[in-house]
Amino acid sequence: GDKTQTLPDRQTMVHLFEWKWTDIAKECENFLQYYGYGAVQVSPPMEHIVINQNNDMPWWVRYQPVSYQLSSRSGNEAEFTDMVQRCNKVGVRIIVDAVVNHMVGIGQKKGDGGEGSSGSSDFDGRHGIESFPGVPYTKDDFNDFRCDGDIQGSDYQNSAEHVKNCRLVGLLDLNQGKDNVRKAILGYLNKLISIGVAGFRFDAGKHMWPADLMAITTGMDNLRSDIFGANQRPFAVWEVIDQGGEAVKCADYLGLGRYTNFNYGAAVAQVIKYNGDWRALMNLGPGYNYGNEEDHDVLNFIDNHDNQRGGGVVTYKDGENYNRAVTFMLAWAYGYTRVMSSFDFKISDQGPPSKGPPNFETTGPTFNPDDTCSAASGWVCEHRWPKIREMVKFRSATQGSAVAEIFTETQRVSFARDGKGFFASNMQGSTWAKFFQTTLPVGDYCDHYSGGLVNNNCAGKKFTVAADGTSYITINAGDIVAISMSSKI
Ligand code: LAG
Ligand code: CA
Repeated sequence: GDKTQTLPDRQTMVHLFEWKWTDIAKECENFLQYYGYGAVQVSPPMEHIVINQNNDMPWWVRYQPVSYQLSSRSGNEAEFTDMVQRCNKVGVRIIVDAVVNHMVGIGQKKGDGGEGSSGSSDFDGRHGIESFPGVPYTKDDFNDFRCDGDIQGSDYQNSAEHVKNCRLVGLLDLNQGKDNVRKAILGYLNKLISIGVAGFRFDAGKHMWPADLMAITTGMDNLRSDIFGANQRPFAVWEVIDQGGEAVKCADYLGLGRYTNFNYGAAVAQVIKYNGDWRALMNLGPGYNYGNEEDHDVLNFIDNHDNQRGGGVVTYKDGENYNRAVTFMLAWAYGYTRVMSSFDFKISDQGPPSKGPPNFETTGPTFNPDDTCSAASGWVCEHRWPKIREMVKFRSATQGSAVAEIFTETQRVSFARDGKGFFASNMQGSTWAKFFQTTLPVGDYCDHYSGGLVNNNCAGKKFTVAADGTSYITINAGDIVAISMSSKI
């Protein structure tokens, strides 16, 4: 379904990429609940291949399933269950990254060349053998009979058949049209639902047939009624990259939940990274460029774990521009928003911070006195950056209120979230100062962007709103101001 299944005023998801279950449980309790984060997208929890590549274990081993047992680099089943319970208890939902399009890359076999599995299951992915006893899957469960080769670059324009039935970068492609494959996938999803997860990010959604996906997901159990209430359906977001001109379209997935709107981060990058016109962002919503569907159809984000590694989008490596991009997204009323939270990487394949060989046990984040993550721990934790975490509060406070009072000049935009918040961005080279209509009730408000409300006082700037909703606001060159009901003194 497209319903987020978060608490009503917590409409931001954070992707805690490669975090361990024990660390996520603590993060829900110690941090996320206080800033209005509603859900965590976690790395794939199933058993996966393990590889030693130049004395590191790449992050992408998580996208090569060996079985659906809950034993991964992030932790075991007991730790996963404990995390789900503890996060739910403080009102933070868990969204599982479900990798069900494929298994390991062709040609790999447990025990060969140092390849192993994160649990105890055996596997043999050699061509024509294709055996995964931990599920179990046999060679007849794969699409080799339809397409015995890799997806080619030109297939993306020309052939939905190839995109869905051939191998994605050599990954053994499952046939979701088969009954036993559907049952195995469904068993995995229902097990996670019984533990208490709220839904799924379906990996490689583009590479599976919507009709098969419909058959599988209609079989999902309702969410646990003791946590979510009666008759609630699992949230689903489908990983579909469709930026126009492709054989597979995001619109093909609309009946199945939401899709990952890559056009959103691209549009924001166009303005913020490549010096486009900020006024263009005032149209970002349904119908803006190709692929921007209705509010309830989209999961919007600035970057994800794939395109932060070279997708021309704004990422943590862009510093203040990243603050601006995420801040705009969280202020603007469109879609369900996801904040990326990364570990620092120098090369694309680099795995998360770890103790190194032979087990590459992940080492968790440590924290600075200002609640950001220590750079020395290797974790970037964009979700804890002061400006970003404050804007999550803004989004919580403005949930459900429409954009109003749009006022723009070249590279200057301002808008209200009717009755609940006000945002202004000044990317001109000179100060912007004037009376703005904020739509807010009379009172004093702290600017989220420069520090927010701390112990009933402003850590940064303070603005006074008059009885008629107006406020004289000064925005420095290159700065942003955001005030909301959650930053009212
Ligand atoms: C996704 N979304 O649809 C993930 O977001 C993306 O991160 C996954 O690719 C992809 N689909 C498949 O789940 C990642 C890496 C790939 C990696 C793959 C499997 O971006 O680079 O491929 O996970 O681990 C790796 C090697 C390839 C090799 C392949 C098979 O990089 O060279 O051909 O494994 O052995
Ligand atoms: Ca496929």
